[in-house]
Amino acid sequence: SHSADADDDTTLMAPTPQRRQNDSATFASEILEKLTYAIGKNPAAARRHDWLEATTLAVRDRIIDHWLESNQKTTESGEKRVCYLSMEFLIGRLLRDAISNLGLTQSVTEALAVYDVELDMIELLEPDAALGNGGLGRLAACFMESMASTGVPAFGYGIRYVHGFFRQEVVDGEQVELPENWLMHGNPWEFERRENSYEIGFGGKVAAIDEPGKPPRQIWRPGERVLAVAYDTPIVGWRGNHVNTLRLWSAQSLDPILLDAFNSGDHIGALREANKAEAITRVLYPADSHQAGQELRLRQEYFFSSASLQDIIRRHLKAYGTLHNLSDKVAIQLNDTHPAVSVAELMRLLIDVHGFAWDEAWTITQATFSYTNHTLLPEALETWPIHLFERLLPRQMQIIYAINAQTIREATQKGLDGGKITAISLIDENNGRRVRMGQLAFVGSHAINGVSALHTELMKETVFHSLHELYPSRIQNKTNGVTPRRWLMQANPGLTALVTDAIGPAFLDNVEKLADLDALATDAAFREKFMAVKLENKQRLAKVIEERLAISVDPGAMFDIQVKRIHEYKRQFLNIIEAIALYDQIRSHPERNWQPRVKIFGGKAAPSYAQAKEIIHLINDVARVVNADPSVQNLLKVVFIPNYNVSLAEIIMPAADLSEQISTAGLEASGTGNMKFALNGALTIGTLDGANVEMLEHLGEENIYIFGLTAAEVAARRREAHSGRSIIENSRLLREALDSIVKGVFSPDGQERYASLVSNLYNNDWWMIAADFEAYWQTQRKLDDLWQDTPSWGEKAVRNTARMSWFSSDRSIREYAKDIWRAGPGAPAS
Ligand code: AZC
Repeated sequence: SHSADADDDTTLMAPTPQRRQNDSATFASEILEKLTYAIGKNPAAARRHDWLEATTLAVRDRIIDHWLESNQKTTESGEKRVCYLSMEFLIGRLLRDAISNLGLTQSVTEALAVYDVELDMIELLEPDAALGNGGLGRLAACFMESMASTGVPAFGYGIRYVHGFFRQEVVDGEQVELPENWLMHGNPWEFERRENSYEIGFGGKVAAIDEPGKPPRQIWRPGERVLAVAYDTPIVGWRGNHVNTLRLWSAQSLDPILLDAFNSGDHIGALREANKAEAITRVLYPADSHQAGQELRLRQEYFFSSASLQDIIRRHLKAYGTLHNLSDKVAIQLNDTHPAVSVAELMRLLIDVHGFAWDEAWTITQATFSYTNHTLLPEALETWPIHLFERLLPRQMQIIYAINAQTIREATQKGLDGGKITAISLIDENNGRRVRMGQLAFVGSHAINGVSALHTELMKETVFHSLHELYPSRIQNKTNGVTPRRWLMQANPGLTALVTDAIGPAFLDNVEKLADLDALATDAAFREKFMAVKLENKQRLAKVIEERLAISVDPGAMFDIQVKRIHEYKRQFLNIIEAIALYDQIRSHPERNWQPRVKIFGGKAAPSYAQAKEIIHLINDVARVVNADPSVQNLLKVVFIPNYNVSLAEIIMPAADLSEQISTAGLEASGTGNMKFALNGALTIGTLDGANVEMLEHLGEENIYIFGLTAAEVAARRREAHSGRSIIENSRLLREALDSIVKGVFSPDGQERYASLVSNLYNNDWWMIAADFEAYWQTQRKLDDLWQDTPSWGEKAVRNTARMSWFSSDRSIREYAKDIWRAGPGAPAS
């Protein structure tokens, strides 16, 4: 009784997908049909949301045709599949992406026009799927799109959070967090797959079973169980050639209601179990770059890891009847350590459930897993207290001890000494005994990668120093990338049209062709058109700023933008201090040739991160004072755009003249916003950090503005117990800027507000803000000079777009496919 579904495991032929016509008349009638029969309205009664839903459903039908085909092809060919396990997928909206990748933009636009509906208007009603925090989650979304576009058969596995990343408002200059509710109007992209549900256990006991004639076994009898239910979203690649599945798990109770309790009058208690189960997938933790640490977080991690592995195993057994060849058919990528418990869970499933001996289970596990590290920040490295781990996952804890013993044996045999053994150990003995998830992910994987060349080298030198010595061939680099479909073609249709006109459409399929633009960088007519597109994009952003904040900014001014999570290491503080110094200088020396700038900020602070919230407050305080001061006229404006998210990024990236990538060197693993800005023709001011280093190599040093201490210099100063005091005392600009903050120039209602933020610079300057200030200031002034020289600025802007193609996530994915997964087009037959 198998009809073809969009899962892969059907062995029957899918019905030949309908080859629908893609003209606007066909679309117009299909949209009308959806409106009538799926939504139950006629055009006269339809609201804009109804049109959005009808359009989405009509477009979705096209995707389903390709989806069924893709799955059937992969199943029949027995190709290896990639399973990308990620706690976060920061997707944003999907309608424009789908329409554009299917080449339907014109037909759909015209079809809707028949009903007097504008696609540009209704697409804004689609909620932003914000199932992630920042770079790590957005990378997973770019990778999903690129795997579909490059034809790598893949499943994304994650969590279907009911509430995604919080909505940020700014009230009296301060961040306020509000719940996000993306599922409020339902989600037309997803398919609930009740048939793909798995039981996930927690707690309970492990029993040893000794049956005569059989080796002794361990059996886990969990104390609680919840159900993981799959929700699938198709992810369509460029030109619709391949469609993959994003499978997100939702937690449900096995007993939706305790009827006995209900009937005896305990109406709340009757729902307690259901509430507890559903809590697992209720909200995304908003902590970026520091570990959450609560029990619910560990439950989330295990929940989605176990569900994904059970699903992978079920599919594999159905196709092959054995798990011996699992690693030939499946590559599982662990996106950071959030799914690292998978290493222990796969061992448990292989040994306890499927009867494998330890050694073979271990071979399969290592051959199947690989792990990506996204940060070296110590506060972000996940560790779990042993007692918590043991209580929640007793059998997995036993397995971790056994893996640890085996690893330490190996290290000892290779002659590693005590200190190195301590560093390798999966158990941290120094902080009240904790399980180290990074070590677990590392030893359970055949490949470990960093996300930029610099970050990968630092991984070898720092967190994984001893593990790297033990397994010297395991760490490799895979520099991040961004999808050019969303971040150039969809976000910047003006530039896409101009480039198509100038060098032809080949770059749409092969982004490396963008290099042909390089020759046009010295062509004055082309440059002018390029900058005219930039101006239009700036006008679009200026309109958003005017509408949301009632601040009017001049699109002719330099748009100097820093958008990303707010974190001390990303140094929004350095940027705003520079703005203050500039404000002082403009007022003291009005006769100088200042260039008009709009400093734009956006980004969310983790709700519990006090310093980050103070920085947001300071930016807003400075904005209020500067923007109201007639003495700076239009030379300086400061803007904080609330609720930075994927959809806003699509407006912001194309509108930047200058991109701020100014992290303390050695701390930004890669960055991906840096790539989006430069691809859209912004110049970068940045440190030698993360992927900035490789951008410098590709762009050439005349096309990027690098300043400040290197990673090695930062590390050296930190060893020397550097402080900012003498630097500040010797820099009049910096001292005066800090004095004005402390004196309450920007916070007349709260004199003490920023005292500790500033005194940290004097006493310690951990993030090298004082140390890098002067170099940053000088580089900004060079950019002022360049801004006056319109042809030179334009030439560099064009060269940025022309030379960024290597930073496409298609390139990243091809490298993972070849070096780590051995999957995808061109992979050896398995
Ligand atoms: C980020 C890194 O901070 C950023 O530099 C990188 O570009 C991105 O991952 C993608 O690799 N890290 C995170 O978002 N979060 C954590 C926990 O590292």
